[in-house]
Amino acid sequence: MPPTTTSLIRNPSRLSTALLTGALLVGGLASAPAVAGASATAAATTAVRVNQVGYLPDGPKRATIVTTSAQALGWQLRNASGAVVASGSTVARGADAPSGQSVQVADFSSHREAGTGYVVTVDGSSSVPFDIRANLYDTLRSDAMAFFHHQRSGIAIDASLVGSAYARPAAHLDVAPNKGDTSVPCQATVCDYTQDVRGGWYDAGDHGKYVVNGGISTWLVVNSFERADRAGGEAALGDSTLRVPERGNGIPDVLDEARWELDFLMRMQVPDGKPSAGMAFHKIHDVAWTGMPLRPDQDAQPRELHRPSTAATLNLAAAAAQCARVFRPYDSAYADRCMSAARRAWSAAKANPAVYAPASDSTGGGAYEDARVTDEFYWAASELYAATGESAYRDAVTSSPWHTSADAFSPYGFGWADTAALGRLVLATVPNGLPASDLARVRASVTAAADGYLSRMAAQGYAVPVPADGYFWGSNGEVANDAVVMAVAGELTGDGRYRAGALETMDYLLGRNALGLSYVTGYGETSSQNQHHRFWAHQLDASLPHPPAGSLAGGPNSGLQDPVALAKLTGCAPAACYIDHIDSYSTNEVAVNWNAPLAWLAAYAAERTSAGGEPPTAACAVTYTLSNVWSTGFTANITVKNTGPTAVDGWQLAWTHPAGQSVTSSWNATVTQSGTAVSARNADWNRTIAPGATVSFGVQGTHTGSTPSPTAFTLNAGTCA
Ligand code: 9MR
Ligand code: 9MR
Repeated sequence: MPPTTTSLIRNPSRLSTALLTGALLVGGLASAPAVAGASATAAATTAVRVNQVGYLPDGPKRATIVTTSAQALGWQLRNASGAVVASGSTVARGADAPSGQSVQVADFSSHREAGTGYVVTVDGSSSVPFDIRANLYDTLRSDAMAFFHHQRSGIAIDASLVGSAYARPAAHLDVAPNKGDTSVPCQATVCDYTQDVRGGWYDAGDHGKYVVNGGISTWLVVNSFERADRAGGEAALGDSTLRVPERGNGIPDVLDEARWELDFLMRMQVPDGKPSAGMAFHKIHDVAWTGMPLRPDQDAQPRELHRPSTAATLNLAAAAAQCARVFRPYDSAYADRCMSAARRAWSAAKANPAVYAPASDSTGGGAYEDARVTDEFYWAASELYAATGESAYRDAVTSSPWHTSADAFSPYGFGWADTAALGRLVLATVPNGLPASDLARVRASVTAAADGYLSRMAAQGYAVPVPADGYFWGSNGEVANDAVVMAVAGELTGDGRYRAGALETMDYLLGRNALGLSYVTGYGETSSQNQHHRFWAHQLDASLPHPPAGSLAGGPNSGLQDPVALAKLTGCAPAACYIDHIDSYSTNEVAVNWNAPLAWLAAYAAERTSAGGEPPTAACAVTYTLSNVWSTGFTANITVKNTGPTAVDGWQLAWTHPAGQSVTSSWNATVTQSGTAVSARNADWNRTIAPGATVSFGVQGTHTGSTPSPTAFTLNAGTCA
């Protein structure tokens, strides 16, 4: 039976009642003390909320202003020397349910000039200073990915790679006081042998290692490389781009990082000859919850393997099949090993299709419970089909109810328990033998999902892709996962609106949100720094570090599922149910499945190739035709042809009017004149110019006696013929 929308929402924390009635602020701009000018020490939580890191020159640039004013307000964008470089009017949005605030939006996207120290000012209140620059996300690309190296189990984290504050001894290699992970017994009745399950990544702030969450996280890390590879930007994730011990081994560092976890996932597979052979143990963690803080090498709890589950087995099958495909050019022996683990896992899941991890199994580690695994079957089948082309896997794809279900992309995004969307992303992007019409339908489902996120963003004051009742445990991961879908839709269609949507989610994560706070450690004037973590526990022990830069907090969770959240956040509007306190694990933990889409997105946003980031230098031809001239005025039609090999996505055509002409109105483009310099910007509907295609627009203006036609035009950065 096709799954229903409600059956998708099985994560109990997602069912918690959303608190939609946060009090609206009263009396004008709500803010910390208003900050004048471009002071670099501006209080971060001002009424003017921006991406505190900044904006890409060619990306969307919007700020959200908290105010009770019902009237649109004027905004000014000032550069570092305080000069107004752009200005306009906000759009009043009124009450914004998720944040419980009354807000307005300022859009300064058309300002593309790079610089530092920009400030947006509205009605006397100023944003924190921010940059506009193309290399904005270069450091986050590596920091967000470095998170995984920091989380490695079974290897010393070396000061030469991470600095002394983050260095620590190898842990969970059976060196006292550790009691794992090289020979770990099962829970009573689960098995009568021990297994070497060393390595992998710690899941989060705890020292558990979970195959369910490990599979999707590994998949996203490897997928970030695949996406970059398709876009021609893989070099940025290649060998010697990350501070990992495997630097310089000839294999892309992102894949080295993924391999650390893949090796662990394969060690979790039940050996041949044992009951449930080929399945994966659901998880391995401490017998009892450990206290805080606790460096992993100091953990003295015994460790146990928990019963295999179908969901874990299919996570292994999917991640290992992807491994077989992606590692093939670099290490074919490893690719073979992954392929055989994937096939064994698939067969074992088919033989044991309904072994569910229970929600009750949460002593000493998280449950990662999942009693609906048809979606995991679909995801794994899609990967196995993409890896092998074999008809048995194709049939498993096409006969899955998820292949045609309208619910594969849930409004709550994909996640560790909801993996059908991953199957669609694989089929939509990896060449496979599905019939063209079926493939078109799969791809259309990706763009339809992205359209849903875009329209939700457009309806919200803070442009968040999740619904008002979607702020559950790990909502920031959900936001980032939605952005991944939008980015893929952009890749499939070339439609720049999707890239804009994906980039705008970064604005949310980095400060344009209900709390005016960046959820990424070390990025932005005010960022999360006390995430729940047993080693990065500075808040509990000043000798320990804060989480390293690039660590994403779980984010607002209206479920209030920890004592600090309950004590401090009762009554919060959903998007404001967050506290940067180390004990608030339900709003402020870190986790591999949240940093994975952040790293994916950072790599995407940092990319500057013709397929991805900066607009390529345009090749163009322009005809300027005076259609009517009278004693004091004129009209002109302008046609721009893209003579280059790649689509122009978003354009700005510039020329000069040297003889005293002045533009008074325009159609099919937004035209502004400053002195003699004229600039025409695309409308939303004509922003893309395919190779060989043309767009036309027109202007009307005044002149002082004659109106010679301009002869020199530039399109984006390129000079037109
Ligand atoms: O530290 C644990 C965190 O990683 C989990 O996400 C969370 C929910 O399973 O549980 C945390 O551990 C807490 C435990 O559940 C209850 N006692 C306090 C623990 C944190 O100090
Ligand atoms: O991300 C998980 C979230 O969806 C669940 O609601 C929550 C409670 O079961 O557990 C979260 O995962 C935690 C895991 O159980 C233990 N390690 C830390 C994870 C992040 O908080």
